[in-house]
Amino acid sequence: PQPVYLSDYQPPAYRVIHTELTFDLDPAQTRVKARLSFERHPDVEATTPLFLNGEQLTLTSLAIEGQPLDESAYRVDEYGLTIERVPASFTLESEVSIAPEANTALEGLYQSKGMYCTQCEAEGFRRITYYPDRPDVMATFRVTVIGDKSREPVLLANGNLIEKGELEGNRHFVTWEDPHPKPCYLFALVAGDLKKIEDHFTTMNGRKVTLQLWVEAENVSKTEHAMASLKRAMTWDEETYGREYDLDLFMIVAVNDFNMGAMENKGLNIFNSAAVLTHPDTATDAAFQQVEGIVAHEYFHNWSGNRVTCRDWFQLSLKEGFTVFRDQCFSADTNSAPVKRIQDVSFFRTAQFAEDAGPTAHPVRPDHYIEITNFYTLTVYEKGAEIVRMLCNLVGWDAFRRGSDLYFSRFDGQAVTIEDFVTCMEEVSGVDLGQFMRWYEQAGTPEIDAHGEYDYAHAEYHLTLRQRTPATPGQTDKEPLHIPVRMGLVGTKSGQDLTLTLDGEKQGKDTVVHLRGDEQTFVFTEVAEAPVPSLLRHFSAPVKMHFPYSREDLAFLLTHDSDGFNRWDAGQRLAMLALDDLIAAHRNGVEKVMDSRVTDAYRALLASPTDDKAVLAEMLALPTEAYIAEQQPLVDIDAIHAAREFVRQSLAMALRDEFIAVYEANQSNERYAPTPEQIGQRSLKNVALSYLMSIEDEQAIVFCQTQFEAEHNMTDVRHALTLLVHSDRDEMASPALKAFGEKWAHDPLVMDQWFTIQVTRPQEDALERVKHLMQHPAFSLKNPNKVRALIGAFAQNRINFHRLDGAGYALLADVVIELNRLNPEIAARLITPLTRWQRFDETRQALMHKQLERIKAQPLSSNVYEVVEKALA
Ligand code: DPP
Ligand code: ZN
Repeated sequence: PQPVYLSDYQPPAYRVIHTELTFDLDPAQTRVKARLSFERHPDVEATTPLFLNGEQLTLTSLAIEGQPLDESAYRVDEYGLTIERVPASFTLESEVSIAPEANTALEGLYQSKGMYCTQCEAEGFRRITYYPDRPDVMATFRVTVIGDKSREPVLLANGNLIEKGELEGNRHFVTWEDPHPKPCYLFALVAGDLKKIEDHFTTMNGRKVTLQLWVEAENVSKTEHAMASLKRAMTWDEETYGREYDLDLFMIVAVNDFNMGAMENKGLNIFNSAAVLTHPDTATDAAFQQVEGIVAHEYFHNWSGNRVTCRDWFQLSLKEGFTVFRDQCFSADTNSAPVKRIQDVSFFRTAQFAEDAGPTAHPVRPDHYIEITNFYTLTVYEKGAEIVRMLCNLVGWDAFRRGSDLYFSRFDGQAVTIEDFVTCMEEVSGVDLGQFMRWYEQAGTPEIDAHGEYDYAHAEYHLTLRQRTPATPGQTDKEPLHIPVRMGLVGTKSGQDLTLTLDGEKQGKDTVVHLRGDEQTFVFTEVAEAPVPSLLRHFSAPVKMHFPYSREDLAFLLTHDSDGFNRWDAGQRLAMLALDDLIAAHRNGVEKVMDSRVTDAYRALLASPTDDKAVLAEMLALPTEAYIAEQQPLVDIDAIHAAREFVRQSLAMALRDEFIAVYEANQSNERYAPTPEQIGQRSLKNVALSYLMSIEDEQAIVFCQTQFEAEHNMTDVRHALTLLVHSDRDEMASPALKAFGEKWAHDPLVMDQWFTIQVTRPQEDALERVKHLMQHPAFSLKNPNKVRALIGAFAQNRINFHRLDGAGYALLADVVIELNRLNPEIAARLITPLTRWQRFDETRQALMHKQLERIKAQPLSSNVYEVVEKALA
């Protein structure tokens, strides 16, 4: 497979102005008729051939201006159709046939539990019909869907329903029209036996919009939260960005088999059922919050993505980075803002940092790719969102909003680039963003080595920041970035933020210093007392900040920092210092001793009054094994696990009474609601329970049993079940697991959780359980959610996936090899943990390498090929 380069971009020679499609649905042989109005670009020579993408299509007829084309006039190969000579403007008619039932890749038109649905982003439309499948070709669409009246009573496509009727042979049709020009990746079609839940929304200018959620009959009771989230998102986008919905109808459909979380097709969003269905009995708090965020994300794409789209797929972060930033702000406004930031950053620093440090590291705007589906990454999405967040902070919210207005009005209906977006921000703010653009071009996580000195005699504090970005594949030399470091100085006597004076100018108690060079020293004057610096507040830039904090400094910040995010971070840093010692002790075979300063800090946390229980729960949670691993030069799987367990158990023993008190104080019989208050209360209670269960405290076991049996809500039930299954109390875990599995056998989303709980247990039998569960009737390799819940989850079970006999790696490779044939996109994603082989000890390196080689020896899809090839480079 050959890479595509950003530098090779050429505007389309022929554009489609209007697209008419007719689908005659059939599982084995769906006929797709296309009638496309083309126009040649005025600068393009008349001899330029017309190329249309098309894969896995059977062409049955082809005509231009009503004249069938002679076979010598065109060429078909595995990538598409070329017609040598075409007029400057013409109508092309084609008919192809496709087989939705055989489509296990879940790209293009496929069947999910008998229902038809589509996924066209990024390049799925070429599996539906011959078409210039690129985002810079935007056309209006008129789509007729013909289906069986009994099997497919519901026939949906983008836009507004304009006609429907009966046909012979128990068939019927519906015609849809989308007046907004769109690229074909936003095309969608759904057909099946679905039930609808309907609501309404009146926009800020009085447009009455019908909102519909389409689900299978058994899921009707799981739609309330998604509908409420949608309405909140619509209001938020009006109030925050001035963006109004632009059609009379907005539809969301839930499907079981889906590669991604959801898809923002114009007027007809298609969702993975896991990203839309919730019910207190079946979904956890985390799932409720995720659904809210994804519903909002896809809705926000209507402007940031659909009305203004990407010129080419290298610009993917233009829509994704901006839209993730928008959904993060929405969730922060709707829930606990500090917790949202803590959770996002915590995930980011674990998973995106790992990606940016591995062999698949790439810039937020990549400059080449083989398979674009491999670039729907944490870097493009989450680091892209961090860049937009920095932009927003650099120019200030008011200017950012004006820049966003300018962007949407200037480029409405167009396919544009990241420069177009940044230029709008520059124009409205006057801020020079030239150097800032490097954030889009340079891969790798920048690291800042900071050090500070307090000069008593002159009452000055000198802060020196030095930046470096490590080499990444294909990018050895890095230029300095423009890094905004938000910070404060906390007085060690007063425990208060000091008023800052920088270069003679008063800054307030919190300021942003701009690191632009390799190294800069910032001199703060009139610093009346020795301070501890609080750096990178709110995670103001996606970097690693190193500062030689002592444990006393960190304990001090943990209590006194005015920035909630940095208070949490101080706790994480403090725990990390203790963990580092314990990891070393484990490796050296020395007895482990708990650092009493950490215990004291946690005791103080538990004793301090708090109005945000969710924040406290986050503060009490130890860094995950994955995060700890990210901080180590070489990952020692066993030492990390042992050290972390030791800290957990030491804290549980030392603070047993406190944890029990917290648990009891946060019991509630309130009716379940996914409110920030209730969620905070449940998280706090459950964190306490986790600590207690780490020592298998008898009282805690009773709490767990009772909580499981009470069946108040899935958050509590799942947590209790997980703790039981992850403990050594099999005599209690087994019956609970069995009862749960039987009770929910009919519900695929709950069964996903049942799988995950079992394969993430730390006991040695986890791998055997995976193999066993792969034979379970509820499991299927063809369903991406099942693959993620069982195989993906097992690969996160660090001590078991990284077993020293290599059986975990071999299992993953077996699945990748099989999935490579069925669903290359999911197969390629699943390899990720193996690609990080260089981070481990020699034995594990060799074992992982061997599995990568084994995969590489197979006939591979371009998706899997690209990932494996990078991993072995
Ligand atoms: N559906 C995916 C998302 O919304 C890809 N656009 O991010
Ligand atoms: Zn998106």
